[in-house]
Amino acid sequence: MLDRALIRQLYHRSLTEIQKQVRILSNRREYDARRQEAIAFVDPSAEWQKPAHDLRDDGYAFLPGIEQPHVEAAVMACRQVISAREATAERMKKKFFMQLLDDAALEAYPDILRLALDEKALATVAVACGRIPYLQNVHLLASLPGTDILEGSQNWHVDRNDSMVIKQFLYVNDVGDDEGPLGFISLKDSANVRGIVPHYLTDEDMARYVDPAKTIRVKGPAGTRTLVDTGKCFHYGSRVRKTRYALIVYYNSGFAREPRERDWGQTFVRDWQWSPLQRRVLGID
Ligand SMILES: O=C(O)CCC(=O)C(=O)O
Ligand SMILES: [Fe+2]
Repeated sequence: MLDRALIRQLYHRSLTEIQKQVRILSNRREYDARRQEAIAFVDPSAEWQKPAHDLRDDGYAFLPGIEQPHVEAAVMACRQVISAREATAERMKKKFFMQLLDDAALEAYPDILRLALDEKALATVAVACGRIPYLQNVHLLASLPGTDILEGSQNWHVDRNDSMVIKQFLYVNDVGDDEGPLGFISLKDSANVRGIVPHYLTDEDMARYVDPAKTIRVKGPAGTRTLVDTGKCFHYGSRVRKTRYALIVYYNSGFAREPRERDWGQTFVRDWQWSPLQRRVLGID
């Protein structure tokens, strides 16, 4: 089992662990501050306590969907971005997925960032993780039908580049078996994947650790919204037969192995109206 590829991954993984620790140590003050500040959000009567506890204890939580005006607005905005991008989309059908959002689209359709920075979702993440998250990025992903061979994140994996990785998935179209639903297993089941495993695992690999029947496959109408601890819960997605469009909001600690992907304070985002929590999540305070 210890083949060369696995040894390389293991080496890379250990290096990643050290790099994460170094980033934390060299930003100790802010790292600790983000933990302290999360305490301010612990209000046991608040409505997001239930999803926060689900996310903390089980590794996932479902959030209110299309019936919420801000969710509907975000879905509509994503659809407009998609139709504006369709021409480009046609040309790029080589990979199994494609990222459709750029800064111009984020600026033109403010409902997308507003959903990414939905206060209740942020508070849920802050309480579950015990720290104020950082908005690493927002992607509008078109997952495209291709070959039957599974690539990359279509296989089981955990996202390893930060000590904290939480993603909010918002489906922009209805997702059934054909649209490659996100699949994952709970925190407890993920802990059963023991020992040294490769970064990507096949269904057969996973079946040795966890009963496949325990896979939670998120199917649902447009507007279906899920928070998943993708850093700790094994997951896969985009095994599509028909195109799936999903907004994927990526929160992390702000102190991942690599530098922050975005410097939101250097963009138009700086001039919008945000709450103190949202500003912290954007890293502009
Ligand atoms: O395509 C998907 O649904 C999953 C993508 C994924 O692995 C991720 O966003 O971390
Ligand atoms: Fe992932």
